[in-house]
Amino acid sequence: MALALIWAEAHDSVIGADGGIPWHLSEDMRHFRELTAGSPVVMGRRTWDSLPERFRPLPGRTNIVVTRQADWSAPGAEVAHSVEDALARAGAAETVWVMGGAQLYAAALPLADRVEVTEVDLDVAGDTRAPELGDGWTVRAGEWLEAASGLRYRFTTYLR
Ligand code: NAP
Ligand code: VY7
Repeated sequence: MALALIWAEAHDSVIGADGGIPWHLSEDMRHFRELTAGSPVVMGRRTWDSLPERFRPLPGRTNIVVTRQADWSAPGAEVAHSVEDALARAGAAETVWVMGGAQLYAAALPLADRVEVTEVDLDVAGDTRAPELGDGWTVRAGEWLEAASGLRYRFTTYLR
């Protein structure tokens, strides 16, 4: 099993603000959906809460939500109480995707062999940041692209 992390970040590693993502980039949502299609996704309880109800659970994927609350449950969510527990629930999947937020990325990064980052060329205030990856990664940065909205972004892959 490969463990992959996936996020989109603006300048200064901002990934979240006020419980949501402080920009709208359909091209990134499509990228996220295509990469995670058919695979289990693991997320922190706050990221589950951040999804609009009509998208919970994310369709076509086993949704595993990590919480410390012994009595937490939600329709369509499989509950786990640690990253290791989440991976055990994911079973024999080829790739398991950790889709946020910052707390889950920090907990899963030591176990990850792949990180897919969408870099968004945007200065925006936030309260949640992506972790620093540190050394030892092979980096493949895509070309800068321009969204229909005018926002510039690129897809960067880190492998180790
Ligand atoms: P989070 O990581 O989504 O969830 C945190 C919660 O997960 C904790 O409160 C706890 O749940 C549970 N948890 C965390 N570590 C745990 C552990 N080791 N064992 C058991 N449970 C654990 O929250 P966050 O860091 O605040 O991130 C949320 C923000 O990130 C939002 O703004 C969201 O929109 C944003 N986000 C951005 C992206 C992006 O790509 N830009 C992607 C995802 C999320 P309980 O409190 O229930 O115990
Ligand atoms: C999370 C949503 C949030 C708000 C509204 C709709 C990268 C992203 C994430 C997480 C972007 C989200 C959605 C988008 C995905 C759709 C369902 C609706 C689907 C991440 N690179 N980008 N994120 N949805 N972890 N990594 O937008 O979701 O996949 O079916």
